[in-house]
Amino acid sequence: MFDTAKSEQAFARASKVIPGAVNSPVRAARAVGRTPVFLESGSGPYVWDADGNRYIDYVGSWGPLICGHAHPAVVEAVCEAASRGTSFGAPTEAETVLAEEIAKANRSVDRVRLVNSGTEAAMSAIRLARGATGRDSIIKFEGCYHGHADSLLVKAGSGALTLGVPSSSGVPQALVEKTLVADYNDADSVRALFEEHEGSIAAVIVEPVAGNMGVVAPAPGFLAELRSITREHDSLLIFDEVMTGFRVAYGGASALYGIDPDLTCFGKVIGGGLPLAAFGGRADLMEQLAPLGPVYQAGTLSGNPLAVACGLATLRLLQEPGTYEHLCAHTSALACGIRDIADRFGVPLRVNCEGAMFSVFFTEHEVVDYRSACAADADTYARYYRAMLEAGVYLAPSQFEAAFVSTAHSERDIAYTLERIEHVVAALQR
Ligand code: KE4
Repeated sequence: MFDTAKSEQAFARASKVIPGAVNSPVRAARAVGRTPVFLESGSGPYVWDADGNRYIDYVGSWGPLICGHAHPAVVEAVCEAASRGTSFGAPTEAETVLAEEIAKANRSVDRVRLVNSGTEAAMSAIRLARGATGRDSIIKFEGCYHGHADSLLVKAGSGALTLGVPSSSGVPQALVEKTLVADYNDADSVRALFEEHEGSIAAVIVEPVAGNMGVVAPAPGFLAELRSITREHDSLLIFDEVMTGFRVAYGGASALYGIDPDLTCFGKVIGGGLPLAAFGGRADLMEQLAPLGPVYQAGTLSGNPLAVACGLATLRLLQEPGTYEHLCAHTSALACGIRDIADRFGVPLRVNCEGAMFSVFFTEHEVVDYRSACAADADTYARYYRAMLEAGVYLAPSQFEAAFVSTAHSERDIAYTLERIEHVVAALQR
């Protein structure tokens, strides 16, 4: 019997002091019809909950743990940094080394500013785009999520979509009006907005591979069209690679698809599990940031030595030869295995995968945009989630998220996962 009594007690206690018992809404697992398990430890591809249940983890803290939990090299780097102090509020050479590494991996990035979260990275990139162009409006895509800054909580994905609040209350209408929304994989919807708002659009921000409506790849040519439309209208192209950066390839979606944005947001993997994110891009843009230029952006703990040490250790592990071939091989083995199971049991199911991230949608249609993602059967996803959890596989508690494979997942873990999925999918049929 799958016992989560201690998690349920922890949930009841937390609910008395933390809204929804969680510090980020999507963790609440409300969309999949159960209370969340409280986790206590992780090692490699595994996590253990408060009741001692072990799970194969495909959430990986929503992407950062690409090298698995408590990797010895990462733990050693963080402990060594901590032994020299946790924060100085002054420049350190390690920050320069990390910034150099990010710039080297991303050919469109000349300068980098380190921040503490993907939200900060996207919010700051938008402010920089507005300051650099003197324009106020931005274009985002329905179902894409760029963190919870006011301007970006408009028809957003991830937890906002999961909980049915894609456009949050509390965001002033005056701001909402400056956020124009296009349809993902529909370049004509972007052209139409530029025609209607000619001269007032500072930037287009896009997840170059969407991960917050579930995984949805860019249609052939879509990113290239965004690049030419923004150039044509003297607007900026911002790639939000918080999820895809160092995840779909070492050089992110930019390298994978050969498109150079003007600005890029990073997060998750570059912090290796500690709070660290970044934004970067063309020198002429980035040097408009304070203290050099008029666009202000700041942070007490930005470039924190422990987070930088964690991120650097993670990136160094990812530079080992064959890493991405291994990650992609395991991810596609899962995707192909799941498709095969669905075919054998006649279950309408689609698997979208890109690099080391994938999503399962219970639908008979290809999932190529927000509309088709929303048409998938989220109730069946919830049943699948609950059954997989009981089978010892920890997935994202939402249809509108991605699952992540790490370098720590072994062939045995992949085989066990597929075996459990076969058992669960067969039961879904009954
Ligand atoms: P954070 O502020 O949560 O560090 O990053 C915001 C963000 C920005 N851009 C993209 C493409 C993102 O995926 C995210 C955050 N991703 C979600 C999961 N889809 C974080 C999980 C959560 O909200 O708890």
